[in-house]
Amino acid sequence: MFLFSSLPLLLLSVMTASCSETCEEVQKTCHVVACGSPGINGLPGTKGEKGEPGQGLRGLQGPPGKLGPQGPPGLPGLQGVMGPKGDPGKNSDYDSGLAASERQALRSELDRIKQWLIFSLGKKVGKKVFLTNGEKTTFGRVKALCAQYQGSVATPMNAEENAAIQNVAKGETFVGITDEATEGQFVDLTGRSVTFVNWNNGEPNDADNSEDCVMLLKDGKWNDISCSQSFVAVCEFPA
Ligand SMILES: [Ca+2]
Ligand SMILES: [Ca+2]
Repeated sequence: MFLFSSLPLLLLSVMTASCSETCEEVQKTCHVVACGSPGINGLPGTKGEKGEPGQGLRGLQGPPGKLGPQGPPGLPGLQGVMGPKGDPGKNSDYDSGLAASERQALRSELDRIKQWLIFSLGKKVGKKVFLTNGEKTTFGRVKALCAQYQGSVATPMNAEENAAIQNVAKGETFVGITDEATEGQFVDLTGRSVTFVNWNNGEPNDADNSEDCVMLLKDGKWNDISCSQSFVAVCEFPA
């Protein structure tokens, strides 16, 4: 009974022991020698992703580019803080008696020269001095000439000034009066209407519709005349 029931187990043990030795030999042999025929090469794989930038040497820096156009001016800056109070100034009049006396001498010398100038060349009436350089020129040039010397075109405000201009000019001369702005309305060069007039008979007549300046005739009477004509330049200066 015992032998009958144990026989299958005994057979299984014998088969297992026999098979394990044989299979190990087969496995050992297959690790060293190829057991099958070589396979066929596989298909190429898909392209990989782009790699990171390389770490090669960088090129040399190029020369600076052209200067760009000038930009718009900037906004004005903030007002600076007030500086410290300065030292008291020095009055040259009090620095020395010599400087003050020199200043007085210079002032006196200038006054004498002015008197000689008026005596020889001009006329002084009230607070005006009339002078001429004898040049005969157009009204526009007379204006520019007088302005160049910080004066203005001689403009008679009364009979005495009219006579002084006549005397200085020693001929026909322009006066600083026009009706260029409004025909028939004569004003001085500051735009004020004239209150003193000395028109010759029949004047102003605006002959040929082209007479907008005023000239002093040799006898001191006035005539309206073209500004492009040329007469003696007489200027007036503060006395
Ligand atoms: Ca006129
Ligand atoms: Ca006229």
